[in-house]
Amino acid sequence: MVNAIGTETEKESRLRWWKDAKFGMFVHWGVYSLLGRGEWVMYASKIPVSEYEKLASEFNPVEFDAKEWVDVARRAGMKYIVITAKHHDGFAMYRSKADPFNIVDASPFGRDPMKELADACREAGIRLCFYYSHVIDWHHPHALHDTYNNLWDYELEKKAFYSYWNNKAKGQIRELLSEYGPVGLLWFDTSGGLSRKESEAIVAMIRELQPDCLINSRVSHWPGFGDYQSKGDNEIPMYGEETRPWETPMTLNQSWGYSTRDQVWKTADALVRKMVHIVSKGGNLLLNVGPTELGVIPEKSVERLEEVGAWLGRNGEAIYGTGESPFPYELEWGAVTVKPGVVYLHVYNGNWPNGELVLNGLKNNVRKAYALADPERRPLDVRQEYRAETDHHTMAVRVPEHAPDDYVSVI
Ligand code: FHN
Repeated sequence: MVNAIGTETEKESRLRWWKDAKFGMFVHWGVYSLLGRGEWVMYASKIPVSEYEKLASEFNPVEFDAKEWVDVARRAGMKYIVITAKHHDGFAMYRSKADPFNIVDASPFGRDPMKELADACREAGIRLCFYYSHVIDWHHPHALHDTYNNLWDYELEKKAFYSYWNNKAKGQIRELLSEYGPVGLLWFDTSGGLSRKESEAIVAMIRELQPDCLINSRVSHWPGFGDYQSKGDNEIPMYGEETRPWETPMTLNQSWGYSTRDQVWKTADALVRKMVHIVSKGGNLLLNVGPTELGVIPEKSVERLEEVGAWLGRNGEAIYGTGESPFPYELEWGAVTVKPGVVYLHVYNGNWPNGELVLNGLKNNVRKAYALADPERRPLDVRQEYRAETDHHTMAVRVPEHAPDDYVSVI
């Protein structure tokens, strides 16, 4: 996207890597992983702060291996990792001087996993990003404690909140942007009615510390904040609904944080289809894993991600760096992504209606068509018809003998 003078605006160039990346790993990992009931267990089970603090002293994820995590992301075709540096429970997963309730000072682990992850990401060329719960903090007496109300519902708008906000929240955001090298983005969650003034202040601080660090829209409920929009959890908007860059944060099963209760997992086919759908509408997919109390990504999560990675190994050309479909409506057989001079037709589950695939409304004459999954790229039979009244082409691609397992690319 370029503006009238032919150059990308500052915001567009900041977003460039993220828009091309399309696919990232979300990681919900914290002391709550010990209980295996998701990241809201402290709130849902009404665990008093004094009891929850004792959990920290049992948290010792000795099997955590940052390089293994990064390799899982790489094999999945993920280009960035967004990890919970501090979730609503207030426990920082890194060495924080702003609050001793953190993995280095309050648990027997004694290591800084964010530091290890930063090193592994840098080595692998994957961007490290941090999730930060900036307004909700169940451990701090003066932060907001639930998502069902807002700061203005409480006295929290008064001095008390600012003791949390200026010391812990701003202090930890500063630490995350100062101690771990370049940060791809900060993923804020549940802004709880943060004032416009403080929303502006936090953005200004981030821009000053790391001008290239992206900020998601959940930094503030006020309109226009953030470099891109985080849609609702697992939400995929309709075609053409979005006016700015967006992403879908998505679970692999029902929970974000590790849960032993999750039985229903999205299939690899469903995940690929959702990713294609999201990218064809111009969005990114941020797909979540919930590592265990020992610091291991669950085997089933790894399996799913490897299947998605295998599909991307064959068809990544039609995902990474593509633009959204020029046909802003649902197609019965699949979805479309584009690059200059190329239209990628994503055919879901070999769903070739009546033995051929028809696409109306193409602006150009099609020179050739082949299946990305076909290593020999054997040309497919294409019928075309030019319609003078609309100055558009209709193109029909015949079903090949070897029906491609995923794809047709039309040039
Ligand atoms: O309350 C959080 C939840 O635990 C999780 O982190 C999700 C991820 O998008 N965000 C909030 C609910 O939307």
